[in-house]
Amino acid sequence: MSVPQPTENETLPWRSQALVIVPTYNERENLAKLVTRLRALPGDVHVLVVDDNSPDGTGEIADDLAATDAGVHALHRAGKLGLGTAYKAGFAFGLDHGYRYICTMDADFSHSPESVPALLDKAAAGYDLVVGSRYVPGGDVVGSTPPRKLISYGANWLAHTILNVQVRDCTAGFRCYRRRVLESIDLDAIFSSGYSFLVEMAYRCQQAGFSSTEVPIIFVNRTEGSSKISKTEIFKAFYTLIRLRTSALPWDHMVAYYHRRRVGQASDKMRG
Ligand SMILES: Nc1nc2c(ncn2[C@@H]2O[C@H](COP(=O)(O)OP(=O)(O)OP(=O)(O)O)[C@@H](O)[C@H]2O)c(=O)[nH]1
Ligand SMILES: [Mg+2]
Repeated sequence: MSVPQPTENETLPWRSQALVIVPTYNERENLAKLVTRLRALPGDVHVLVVDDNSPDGTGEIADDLAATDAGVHALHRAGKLGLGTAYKAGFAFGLDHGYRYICTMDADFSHSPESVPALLDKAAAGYDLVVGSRYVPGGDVVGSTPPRKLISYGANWLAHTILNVQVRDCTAGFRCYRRRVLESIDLDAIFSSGYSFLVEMAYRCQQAGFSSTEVPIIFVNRTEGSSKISKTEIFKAFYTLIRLRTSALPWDHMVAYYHRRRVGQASDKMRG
């Protein structure tokens, strides 16, 4: 007697319920290839490109892709407003459009599109946050330079020791969030606008009691296009760690006081 095989619908509980947010800034060499590979995955995974008016025309490529495929969407912002706020705009879109599993990944093929189903499987199994991780057994980094490795290790080490974040690779942008995470975390309260958004989100998920797990991935350093991470971003990331650790300090009042003083000094100068 033959055993009934599960249908594809049963094997993919996330079918037609998953969105992958791809923030882009000058990724024209990568975007079309990436979207094609994401759309070739089983389970009708949808894609949202959040482009910050890339000077190289990435936004137009996103529009062309969206025009020919109802599973691809493009969101345009006026200028380079940062990775963290790009994620937030993408989350709002994902929630508004009813997706149950909302993933994020880089456009530069550091994250393999073919690893997305592994993240979705874990989320569908009940994990609230799933991270595609370089730093769990089976994960690895290919082609990175020693300074980049040091920054990544340093940021993770600090996040583990200062904030006690449990996720091993908490600077990874390859993630899947269950809808309820994004519904319940106050995204407007997130302080980071850039790369440190990732550490802050991992921290806030943990603080809110959400479960997390990591799926090993091989992170391949970008071969096309150029890096957008700047020294300022690295500095801001370390500042974010300290700010989160010392959130009891009245940071907002201190910043407001500083601004008031500067405005006061400027008007004194004008009067004087
Ligand atoms: N919308 C938007 N996307 C951004 C911004 N900054 C970076 N990105 C995108 O975010 C993703 C991660 O940026 P990367 O430059 O690859 O950062 P990284 O992986 O740390 O650095 P490299 O791989 O060395 O380039 C890429 O898809 C970028 O195009 C931004 O300000 N706005
Ligand atoms: Mg990259």
